[in-house]
Amino acid sequence: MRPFLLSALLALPATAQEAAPLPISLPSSLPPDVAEAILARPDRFADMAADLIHGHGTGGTISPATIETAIALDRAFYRTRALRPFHESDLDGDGTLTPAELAARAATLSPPGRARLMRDATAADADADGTLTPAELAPYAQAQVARALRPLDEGLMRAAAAFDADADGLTALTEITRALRTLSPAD
Ligand SMILES: [Ca+2]
Ligand SMILES: [Ca+2]
Repeated sequence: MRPFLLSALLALPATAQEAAPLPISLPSSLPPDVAEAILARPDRFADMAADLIHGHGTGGTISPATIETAIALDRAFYRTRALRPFHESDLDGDGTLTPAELAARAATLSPPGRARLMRDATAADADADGTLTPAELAPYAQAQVARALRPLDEGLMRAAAAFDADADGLTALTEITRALRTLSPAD
C-alpha cells in the first residue's frame, strides 16, 4: 500500500491532488526525500515530532523559528561533544593542541580512550603536522555534526512546520497525528 501512496504523492502536483482526492494528506510542500521518509516510517516521524514539540514547543505547538532553534541546539550539542576531548587536552587553554599536550592527556586515559583521542586527533589534523589549531578544529567539529545530524534528520524536524493545517504559524502535535492517521486507513 505504501509504495503506491508514495508514487501517487510524488507523481501528482498539489493541484491534481485537490482535483482528485487521494487517501493521503502529507503537505505538498515537503521535499520528496522527506515525504518518502515519513511515508516509510510514519510512527518514527510521529515520535520525533512529539519529542520536538514536547521538548521545545509551547502549549503543545511549535513554530518554524523554534524548530530552527531546536536544530541549532542539536548542532551545538554534537559540536561540543566532538570538541570536548580536545578542550580537555588543551593544558594551557590557548585553543591549540600540541603533541605534548595530547600525549599528556592520552597518558591519563584507558587504552581505548587513548586510542580514540589519538584517532580523533589524526582525523582533525588536516595538515598532519601533529598540532591541532583552531582553524583545524572548527571544520572537524562541523564534520562531526554533519555525521551525527544528517540533512534528512534536519529535514524531518523542519517537516513538522509543514503540518500547520490551520496556517496559524504554529504546528500542533494533533495536526501531525491527524494527518498521519490518514496514511494508515487500516488503523
Ligand atoms: Ca594548548
Ligand atoms: Ca595541524
